[in-house]
Amino acid sequence: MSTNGKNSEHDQVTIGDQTIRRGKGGETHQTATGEVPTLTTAQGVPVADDQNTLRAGPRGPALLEDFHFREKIFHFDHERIPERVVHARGYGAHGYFELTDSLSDITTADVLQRPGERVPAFVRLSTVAGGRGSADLPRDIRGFAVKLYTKEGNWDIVGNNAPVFFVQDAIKFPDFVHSIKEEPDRGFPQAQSAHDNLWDFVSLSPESMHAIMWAMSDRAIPRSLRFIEGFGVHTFRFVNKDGNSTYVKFHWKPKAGLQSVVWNEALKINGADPDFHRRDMWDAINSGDFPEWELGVQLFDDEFADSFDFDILDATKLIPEELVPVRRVGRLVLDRVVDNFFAETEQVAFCTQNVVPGVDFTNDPLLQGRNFSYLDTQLKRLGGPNFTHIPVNAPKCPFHTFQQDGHAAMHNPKGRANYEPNSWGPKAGGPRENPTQGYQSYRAQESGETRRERAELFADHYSQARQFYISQTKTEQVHIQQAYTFELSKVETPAIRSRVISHLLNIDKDLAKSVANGIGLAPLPEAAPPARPVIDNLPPSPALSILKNGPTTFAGRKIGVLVTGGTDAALLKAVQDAAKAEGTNVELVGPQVQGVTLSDGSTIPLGQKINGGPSVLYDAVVLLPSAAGAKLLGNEATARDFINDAFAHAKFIGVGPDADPLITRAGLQSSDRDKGFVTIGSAGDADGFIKACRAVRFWERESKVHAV
Ligand code: HDD
Repeated sequence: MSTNGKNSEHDQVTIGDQTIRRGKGGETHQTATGEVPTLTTAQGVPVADDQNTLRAGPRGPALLEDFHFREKIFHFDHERIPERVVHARGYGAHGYFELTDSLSDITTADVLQRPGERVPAFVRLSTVAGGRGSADLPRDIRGFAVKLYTKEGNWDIVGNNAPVFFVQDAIKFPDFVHSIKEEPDRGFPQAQSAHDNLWDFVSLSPESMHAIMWAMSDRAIPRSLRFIEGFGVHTFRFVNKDGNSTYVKFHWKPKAGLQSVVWNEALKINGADPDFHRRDMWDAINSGDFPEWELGVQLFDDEFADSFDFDILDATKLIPEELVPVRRVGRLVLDRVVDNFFAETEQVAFCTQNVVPGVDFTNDPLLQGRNFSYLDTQLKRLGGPNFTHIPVNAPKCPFHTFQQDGHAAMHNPKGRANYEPNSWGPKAGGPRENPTQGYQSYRAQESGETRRERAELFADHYSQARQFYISQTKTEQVHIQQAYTFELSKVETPAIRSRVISHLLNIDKDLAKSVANGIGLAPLPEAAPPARPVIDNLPPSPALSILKNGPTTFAGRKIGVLVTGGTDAALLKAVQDAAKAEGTNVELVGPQVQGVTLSDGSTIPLGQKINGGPSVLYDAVVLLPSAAGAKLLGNEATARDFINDAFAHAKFIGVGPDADPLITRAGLQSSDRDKGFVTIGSAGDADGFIKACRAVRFWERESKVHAV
């Protein structure tokens, strides 16, 4: 942008190909692209000059009467609101929920009655520990918060991508969160679990052992937010028209299958594109590839609850799907990005207590604490009690309350009545309670002494952590071993490392030994004395593994194709066509983003210059340089990294006819050429390459390159 800098009657501002002439009054100006509205102050006063403060003479002091400047800076000074104390970094999108299977016999929830009916939804997916500006791929649990705007009010399912939590009682939540966040004396590390305070806390809190196992698994480094599962975690209740209760656990199953990256890849993605996950969501939704999940419910009764090995009120336990199947009853589709990030994603306020008639709570002590915390935190974060007046938080069904006033009140009651009962009659008197339609709490019988005590079965901290571990494939188990080893290698205090191993010994001896070996701890410490005997014969639950629940196609994934001047145009087209047929995205990476000229003389623009498009940004890569291009790229460290990383991260590598010298220059031997390298010698090979990619990674390679 350039301006002529003078405060004349008709200053000109040039932005791109537009020239905007600024007149004295508030009139609209003609520009190269047509009519634009006149800039105004927040009071609606037209602004004549937005480039210069009002001064006494061109070199004189600024004048206090410049209300436009004062208002503009005042507003800017107040742009930030407190970030969420946890889950500060998140990404939201709009969509809808459609019921596919009625639950009318089990719950009166209006949204779960009529298959085929849709309600609007807003979803925010987040990391937990990092600040608002942190990167998208720390090793961390992801938040999965869903707001359904039903005809009987807003229903929030505020879950995570792990079905278990780190603590059992909400009174421990601040301690857990403090321990994982930056250490208070030094203000770092940001968005990292790999530090003393976290491992000190969890090793002193055996109840966290199961959730930590999830956090050390590949679940904590998802490839895309579109490829994560969501869980409501707690046991909730459904209540039907007869007032009968059924216990329920909520699941969101991604249509695109589960997929994660490897740790070394995550580290590099954070540098190459800290917005990797939000960009992926943005791109997917804007290209019409709408992220989708099925809503699943595990339904069970008291009889099951009494027979289960664990307490269904304990949020550190899950119910294996093999024991209580997940019934799929609806679909959640995200089909619209926000208009404004702050207005919607930042200001959306979820609350576990936002339930609708037919949905109720249980006595899970974590859930009950959450029910207090969310309303409270919104008051602080959004500055007053009227945050439900913000459009993203307001119900989309009719609503009538007698609440009034407070900061930024938008919906004060109309008319004379702002209290109830009143005698102003049905019209003027305002809304009335409705005993038949209104929310009825489940009539639970409660009794017991006032105590600070947890129920007996809550004391089993290891059995399900063990079950999770033995449910993983060998590849995933090695990743877990490596994750613990990495994290404990960042812990500075030997006693804390040793204490963690003492817990792992109760979970799986090989896991404990491998981690101890990885950090160089010998001899092994004594196992921590378990509060209850470990149940070591729980069967593996295949539903807990990512690799057993991966995608069946390569749709929604992204291939990076390395091209140079002279790249074979027909081969490139074949790769692009095969990818398109699969629903796979392709990004071209090469020496200059402006474009390269292909073998047929056509020039195509690229998506990334090689140093900005490392292979960690892609699910698979194709090497299609020309012979001359391969020679030139061989001199580029970033091109060699492109290949080396794809190899180390067990990716499929499509090899064009002239790529061999480049691969050799990158340091790979012919003995390294495993079946993950797929030759693309002619156009007919492109389909085969895409088919190979459906396995997502060539995991057999990992044992050779060592898991990273
Ligand atoms: Fe929480 C935010 C999920 C336990 C207190 N939580 C928050 C968000 C998610 C979760 C997804 C972000 C919502 C958004 O995108 O705006 N939290 C969970 C899950 C938990 C859990 C799945 C355990 C099962 N949380 C939990 C406890 C407490 C809180 C035990 C307090 C007693 N959580 C909060 C909070 C936050 C929050 C402080 C911060 C910002 C917000 O609420 O709106 O109130």
